[in-house]
Amino acid sequence: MPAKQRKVALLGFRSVGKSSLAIQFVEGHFVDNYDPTIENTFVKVFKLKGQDYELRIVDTAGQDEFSLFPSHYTMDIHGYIFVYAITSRSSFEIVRTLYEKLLDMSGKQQVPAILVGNKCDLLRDRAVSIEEGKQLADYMHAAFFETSARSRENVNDVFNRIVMEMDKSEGGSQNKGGCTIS
Ligand SMILES: Nc1nc2c(ncn2[C@@H]2O[C@H](COP(=O)(O)OP(=O)(O)O)[C@@H](O)[C@H]2O)c(=O)[nH]1
Ligand SMILES: [Mg+2]
Repeated sequence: MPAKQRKVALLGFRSVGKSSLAIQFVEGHFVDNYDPTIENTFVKVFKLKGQDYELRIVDTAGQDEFSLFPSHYTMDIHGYIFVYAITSRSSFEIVRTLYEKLLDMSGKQQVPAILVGNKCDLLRDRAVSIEEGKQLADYMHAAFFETSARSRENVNDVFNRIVMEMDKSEGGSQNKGGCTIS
């Protein structure tokens, strides 16, 4: 079976750990000072449940509540990972705004998405509770994970899950003989 090509974007406030998550997943190490202004695409080929995937990860330079949502984020992207830091209230609060902007731009009611509360190794500085994270994820129809790009906790799970979600949504829009399969 050929590798399935998938593309996911990492969205969220600056400094929440988007690049660190991408690099930890793709290269297996933690970087402490990655240039925050770079927008980069990482590629990883891996196997999940017997299927090969070639996953492109668009690591955006970050957004805030005033950002105009670049329209290219809605084209050619199959799923989204929204990242905040559990140590930053403001990074959590802008996720909802970003999510709503994305739906507006894409004209969809739902997109394959995951909500990630990163930096869960910094428990003493926690500013967002797990409960609040779960509530926002429910609102977004998204799975919820707390991660640490530093300790690698749950990092693989996030990317594996978004791949599964993208597959599900692809199946949902499939048409066979006029009947939609979901
Ligand atoms: N303690 C801790 N620091 C992190 C974690 N993820 C990222 N950082 C640090 O947070 C800062 C911003 O990370 P970066 O990946 O550049 O954030 P981005 O702007 O969202 O891409 C850097 O100093 C990282 O080393 C994490 O899970 N735990
Ligand atoms: Mg970055």
